[in-house]
Amino acid sequence: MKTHYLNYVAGLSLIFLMASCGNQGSETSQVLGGSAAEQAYVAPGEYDEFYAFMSGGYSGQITAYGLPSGRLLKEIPVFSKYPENGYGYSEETKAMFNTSYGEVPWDDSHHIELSQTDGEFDGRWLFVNGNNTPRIARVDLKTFETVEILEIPDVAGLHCAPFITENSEYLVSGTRFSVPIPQKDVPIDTYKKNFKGLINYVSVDPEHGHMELAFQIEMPGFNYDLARNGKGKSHGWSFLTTYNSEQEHSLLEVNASQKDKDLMAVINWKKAEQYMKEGKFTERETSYFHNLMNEETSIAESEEKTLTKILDPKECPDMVYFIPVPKSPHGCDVDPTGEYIVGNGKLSADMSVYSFDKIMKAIEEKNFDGEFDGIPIISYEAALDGIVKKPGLGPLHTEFDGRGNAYTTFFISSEVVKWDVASKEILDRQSTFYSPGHLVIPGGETKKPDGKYLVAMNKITKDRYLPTGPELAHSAQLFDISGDKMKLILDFPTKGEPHYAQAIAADKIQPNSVKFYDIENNKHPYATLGESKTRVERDGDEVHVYMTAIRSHLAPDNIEGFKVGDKVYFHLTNLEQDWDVPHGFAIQGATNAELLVMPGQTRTLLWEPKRPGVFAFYCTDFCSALHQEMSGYARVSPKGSNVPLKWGLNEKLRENEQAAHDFYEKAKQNANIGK
Ligand code: K7E
Ligand code: CUA
Repeated sequence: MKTHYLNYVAGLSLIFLMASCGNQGSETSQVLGGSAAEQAYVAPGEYDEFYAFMSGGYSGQITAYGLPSGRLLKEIPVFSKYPENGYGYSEETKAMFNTSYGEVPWDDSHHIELSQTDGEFDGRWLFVNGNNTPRIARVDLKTFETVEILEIPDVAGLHCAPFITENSEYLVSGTRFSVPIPQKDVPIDTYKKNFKGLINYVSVDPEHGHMELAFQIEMPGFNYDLARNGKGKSHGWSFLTTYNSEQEHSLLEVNASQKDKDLMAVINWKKAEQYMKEGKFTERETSYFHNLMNEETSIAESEEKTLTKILDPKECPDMVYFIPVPKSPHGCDVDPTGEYIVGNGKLSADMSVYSFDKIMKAIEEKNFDGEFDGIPIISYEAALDGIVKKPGLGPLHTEFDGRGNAYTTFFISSEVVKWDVASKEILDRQSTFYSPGHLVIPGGETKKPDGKYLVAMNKITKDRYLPTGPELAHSAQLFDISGDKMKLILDFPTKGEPHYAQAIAADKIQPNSVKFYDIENNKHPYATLGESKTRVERDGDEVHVYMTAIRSHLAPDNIEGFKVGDKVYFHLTNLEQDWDVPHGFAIQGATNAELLVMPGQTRTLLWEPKRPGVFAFYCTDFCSALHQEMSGYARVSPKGSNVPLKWGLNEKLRENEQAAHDFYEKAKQNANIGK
């Protein structure tokens, strides 16, 4: 392995040397010199032109970067709990993690899909898949917060997800691992008989973005890998690559690559809609969870669903087809015109490009090469538009620049290759460092790509950055693709394992970004809308603290009368109505996390005091010059003690209006020192 890698690096340097000999070093100096740095340079105080949203892979989260600078703007927690702001730990967000398996605090997120209107990104929502416990999440791009998570029933490994249609009608997904449906205890070697696949259509409410499982299509037991939906002329169709049409269940690396061709599923979802209307579905009992953030209360609510609607291709003619795709395909990408569909065989020397018109013609003329489980297989030759000959090794994913060019990543030969979609001619190739997975061009999967930059997301970083022990950050590489030749202009480390990303012009998001939550609209049942309403209430061994935060104090700040064994709920309302003034809350002995509460918002932390004593709590966000003073004490007495509940900020302030007024004026002055 090591020698192999060294040879490989040596090979790369050789290519570099040759390149610099061949053209007097102009290419290399362009790559390494000042002009590249200038192109990616965004001066202090200036904004980036694009937001790039990267999936986190095994981190389960999403990160937002600015392009071209590569600056990390935010990590958005989605499928994994996030003690940094209390997501998944606060009482309000816990329900986001509910599934039919109980609370699942982690997932593996691969594919980002931005919402679209008429085949273009509209900047409203962002969807991402959870691979391991099959789920799809929605992030609201006004707040950059996860507001909805929908579990998908009876599938395993929701890798092939959540691919969006051109008006965000549906999010299409397929099962990565076929399993017995419904689940049952059967020997694994009955795979061919008992294991099935499902392709799922989740509808998206056009006004609120709410997701609903509309229907599932029962499919042969293959591995469904990736998908894209048609656009323009091919709108109404979905294309999904599959592997393991051999239907093997062991040593897939060999056994699932026996056949020369696998199959791409082609689905007419408009037809499926029609069958749904005609009632041609069967209902099956199942269990899956739908978790939604209630916009009024800002509390996540869970609902268990118990029925799913299934369409069977055998009962629904003209809805599902297959097309042969060369050996072990991965990506499946549709060009901006909707005419060309690229199916990459990872183990094939060439890349096949299919024509939508030809597919339609083949269907019309019934130009089929047999069938699989009653699903017609369209003749490969009839559907094929052309072949990209020997483009590289291990093609994975393709995006488009809107000028008739396609860009494909090659995992094995570590490069991005630019080719002409119509003529299939190879136009340029540039090395990446190293093995790229997906690549992204802003809008590169839409009808209107913004073909200025390309980011390759590389799996293997090795020697690109200072070493950080055995685990290295994955790297992203930014190319300028505005000219004939791609030009590498920036390397930047990423978080988790970004599989895919989508990038969108900043002006589609920036004007709608929420600066704070309007406190007038705070309908949280435990909100405290003003300091005069702060209080502590006991109900058996449950204690509710109605607490507020404003620069620079928490109210109440001294509380007595807690007892060992109590369940104490700190409901903290941030009273600020100003941008960028979150307050935090942490208390010693809490076994969960902190809270980070946005202006106008209420968040709740459960604290279960374990021993008598006096415990400090404090604001965790350096919010003002007197942030260090923003703290208080909680006194805990032994179980059964009769220390009465007592709380205060400063007793005098509650009794004397003038004193209170003077205090707040003084506090405001102090807080603004240094701000
Ligand atoms: Cu190629 Cu999960 Cu889209 Cu990784 S996937 S690279
Ligand atoms: Cu509030 Cu520090």
